[in-house]
Amino acid sequence: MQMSGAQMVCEAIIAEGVKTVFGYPGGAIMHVYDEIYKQNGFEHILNRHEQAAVHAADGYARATGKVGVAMVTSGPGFTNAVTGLATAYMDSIPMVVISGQVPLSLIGTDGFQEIDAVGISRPCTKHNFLVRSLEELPRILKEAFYIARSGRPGPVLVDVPKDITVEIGEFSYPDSVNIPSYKPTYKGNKRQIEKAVEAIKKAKKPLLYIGGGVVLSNAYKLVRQLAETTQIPAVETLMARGVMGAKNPLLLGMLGMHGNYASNMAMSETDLVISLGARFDDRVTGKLSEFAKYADIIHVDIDPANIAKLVDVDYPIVGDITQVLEQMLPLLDDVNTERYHAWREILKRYDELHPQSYVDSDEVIKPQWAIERIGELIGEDAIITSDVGQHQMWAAQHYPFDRPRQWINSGGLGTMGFGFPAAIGAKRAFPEKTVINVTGDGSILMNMQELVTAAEYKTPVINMILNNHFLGMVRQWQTFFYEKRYSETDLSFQPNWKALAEACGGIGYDVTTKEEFDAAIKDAIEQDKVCFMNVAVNRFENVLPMVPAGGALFNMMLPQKTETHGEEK
Ligand SMILES: Cc1ncc(C[n+]2csc(CCOP(=O)(O)OP(=O)(O)O)c2C)c(N)n1
Repeated sequence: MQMSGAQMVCEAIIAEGVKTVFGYPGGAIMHVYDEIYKQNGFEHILNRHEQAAVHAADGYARATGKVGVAMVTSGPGFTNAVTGLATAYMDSIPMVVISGQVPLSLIGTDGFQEIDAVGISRPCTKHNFLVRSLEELPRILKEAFYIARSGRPGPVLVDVPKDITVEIGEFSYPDSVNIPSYKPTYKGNKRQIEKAVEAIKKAKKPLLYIGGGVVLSNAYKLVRQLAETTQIPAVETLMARGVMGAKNPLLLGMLGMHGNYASNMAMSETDLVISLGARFDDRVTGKLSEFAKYADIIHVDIDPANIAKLVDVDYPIVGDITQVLEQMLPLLDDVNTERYHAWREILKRYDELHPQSYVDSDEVIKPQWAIERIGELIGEDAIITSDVGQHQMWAAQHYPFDRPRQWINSGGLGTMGFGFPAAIGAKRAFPEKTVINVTGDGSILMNMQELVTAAEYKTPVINMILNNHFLGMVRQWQTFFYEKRYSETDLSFQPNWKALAEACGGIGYDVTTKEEFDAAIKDAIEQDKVCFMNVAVNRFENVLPMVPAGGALFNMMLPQKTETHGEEK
């Protein structure tokens, strides 16, 4: 069928089954927006900043497992989108970003709003395309979606010059792709899997090290089955929260810089690490030479470049976790679970010795209490997004995550400003679920214009601001490592949050007591409007345990048993 390049873009989005596109128009992409106006195959959400549009597409992708789509214009529209691309890239999130570009004849002339989008995005996309002719547009769009979701997922950029969007040509959307240089491996090598199984059967202190790849591969049921059949204890990374389920007795909790005592000790003492979709990030390993020092390592990952990148690996297995576990599980039927009994007992004692705990208060709201409370009040039904800082770590430590995709946060890049737009994306995908963005007074200001977006599109996200009047996480480091020199982290000057929310069409709550907290949550759910819940929390609370940067995992700063509340210790 004959159509314009702009129409082809819309047709491809519809053909890919995408229901929601996030974006922001401008000169170079106006023809595409004109087609968006005419079609009704998908909804378009006008975010109020391109960074937010990309984060919203990202939140949509993380909540659903489908490819998120965002659309931006050239030049400043594209550069605003870069943080969103980098965020998705670091966490391997499937996404397609379509950017407008100046006409082909102006490329390389410093034309108005020209920027080298392909050059800039090279290190923060899985792949990128500059479309050079209308003929190749349908193929490129098909490949972009395929590359974004296959193998190790990631964001793909399609940069479309303006003249191509008006040109008319024949459209037929390909059914399949053929990219000779790109053939992900899904099935694990049989011999390697057999060797890994032997190692598991011989180990005395094995440990499942579960990473975000398990979520991406939708392999959580198989991972739970693996733990159940073998009775091997498990630790989760920040990105994998929810995989095992909070109540699973085999789950020790999160590991790493803010991991709990039992998890970090388990990793320090294990004799066999079974790594599933984890990437040995420095926030997890601490000092590499001390990391799992006594262990052999089984490393399962779909990305061959990721295997043995940071640690020596004894059993490398390239493949999709779902397929590898399907191959592996039948070989583990006869495993002697009693073999690991003594190991489980040691870990149980560690957990009793230093549980994940904090000292609660009746005088002031503790941030950990606030997180646990939303867990009690809403629990399984909620989707929790977060920004970056102390609140993120408390959410990861204390929320009872029961399933993957319930916890959405920027792990790899650590992007402040991610939480609110990501929550909008998740809420568009699951309007019936309560979506709470756990945020800080610093982070929320980085994309607060999205109040307007959420209000306009009736997307009632609850922004729970754990307000410590500080850039808390940086303040914590200043407390511990810079002799309390609080350089540029004091946020005593604050907006009127309630008024701000109301000015943008939402609701605001000022919360200072536990009673007010419960009442605000209840009201926010009933009112069904976007809101700011400004929760005054203990100012100098620290996130503990903490492994100082570059330290060994077993050298944790642990919580004190008694604390003074509301003042600096
Ligand atoms: C875009 C961006 N800029 C700077 C940082 C560095 N940073 C990490 S945590 C943090 C403080 C966050 O403060 P807030 O949002 O108030 O949360 P809190 O730690 O107090 O819970 C900062 C500035 C970052 N992660 N992202």
